[in-house]
Parts: sequence; C-alpha cells; structure tokens
Amino acid sequence: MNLLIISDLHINSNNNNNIFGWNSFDFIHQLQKVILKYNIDKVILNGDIYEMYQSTFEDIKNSNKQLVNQLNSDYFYYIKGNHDGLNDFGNQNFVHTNSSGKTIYIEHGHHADFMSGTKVGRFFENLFFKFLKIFLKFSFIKKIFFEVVEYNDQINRIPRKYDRYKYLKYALKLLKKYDLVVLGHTHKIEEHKTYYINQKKIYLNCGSCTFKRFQGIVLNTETLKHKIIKKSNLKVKKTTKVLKIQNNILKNSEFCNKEYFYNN
Ligand SMILES: [Mn+2]
Repeated sequence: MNLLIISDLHINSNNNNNIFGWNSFDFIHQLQKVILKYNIDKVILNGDIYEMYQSTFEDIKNSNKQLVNQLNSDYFYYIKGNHDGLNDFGNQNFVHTNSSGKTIYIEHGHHADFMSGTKVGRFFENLFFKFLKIFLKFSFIKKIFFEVVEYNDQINRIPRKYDRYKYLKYALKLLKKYDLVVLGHTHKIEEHKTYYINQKKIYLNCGSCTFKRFQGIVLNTETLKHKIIKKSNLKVKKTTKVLKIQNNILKNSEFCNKEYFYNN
C-alpha cells in the first residue's frame, strides 16, 4: 500500500489571512498529480488540516466547499491535531503492521507538548474546550477568542520558534515500539534513521503545506521505502485539462477516488 502523508494545511475561513495560501482547485490538482505519479492508495491527513483555533469548521467548510468535500471522502484518513480541539470527527493516530511484521505509527505529534501529552495538561485542555464550546455560542466571545488565539499562535509568524529536539525525543521513544514513525506539527520536514537493538528505525516529519508549499511523504507500507516531497510556492499551470478537471470537481464529489483519476 502506498500512502501519501500530509499535515498542517491550516485551512482558514478567512481568505485575507489564509496562511494555507492555496486556491482550492490548484491544491486538489497538485494533490492529484502526486497521487497519480506515486500510485497512492490512501492519503493520511496528519492533523491541523483546518485552522480551528481561528474559525469554526462550519465557516471553513462554507468558504472552501469543494476542497472540504474532497478531504472528507473515504480516500482520506483524518488524524486530529492540536488545532482540532473543537472538532468532533477524526482519529488519534494511524497504526499499520505489514506482512513482515514491521510496524508503522503516524500521529500529529502534539502529544509531545505539555497541554496534550500529560494528564494534568489534558485535564485543563479538556476543561478549556468544554467551556469554549459553551461560550462560542456568543458571537462577541467567539470574536475575542479567535483574535487572542491568532495573536498568540506562532503559525503565521516568520520565523516561527522551533524546538524540533523535543519531537525527535518523542519520536525516539515511540520507535522503541514501532519501526517507522511519522509526525507533523513542527512544519519542518525531517528524516532520521537509526538502529535500536539491531532493528532499523525511521523517524519522518511530513512538514506543512502552508504558504502554497507542497510538502509530504510518500511511504510504501510493505518495503518502508519513502520519498520526501518538498516543493516551495508552486505555480500551477492552468491548462485546458486543469480547467476541465476543475469543472468536474464541481460535478463530481468523488473526485479523489482512484478510478476517477484513471478514467479522466
Ligand atoms: Mn500542530
């Protein structure tokens, strides 16, 4: 099985302050190219796909209908990130054991942080989100909350303060149990190989697709062979074929299923 793992798109409802930076159609087209090139069977959305610190899911969906519909199809496996705290859907992680017994573990990576990774932190985090769900019904509180979060959050600041060591340490701990670990969250693409009691271990970070970059990891679950995809500020050429595809997206909500790719 070939997986494509991407994370940290931070798709917002506000087009003026959209750190995702992609036009929905261009992003779907880019995704389609990668899916075809590497014969991808499943796309793993490894957290922080939607920017739910700043907007509600409903608002994000209303401003990016086609894209959200595509990402919600069965072809995509949704993992929760720290920006998904208010989100009712999604999985905590993706675990797979291949035919030779090698194990793959994929999660967003925020459990390395105090708020999501410790009992005390999680208690306050859950309490905070419970209250937030009630208070967000009042639009003036919602507005203040999203403004405060936007100010505090590092994602739209360049340079962002990075502490990759913490996540590397967290990945190494996971690698005692699993053979290959993929995290996101840091927005920095990474690849590390090491050995633990003669067993080869791999830690990968799938980076981020913000600011119109396309970063991700293609992984074959049988061979554990992987490829890092790293493209910066892509310009998508709009050929007549692309325009035809864009029209079809509007008509066909199953755009991201494989048969559709091959038949069109
Ligand atoms: Mn994150």
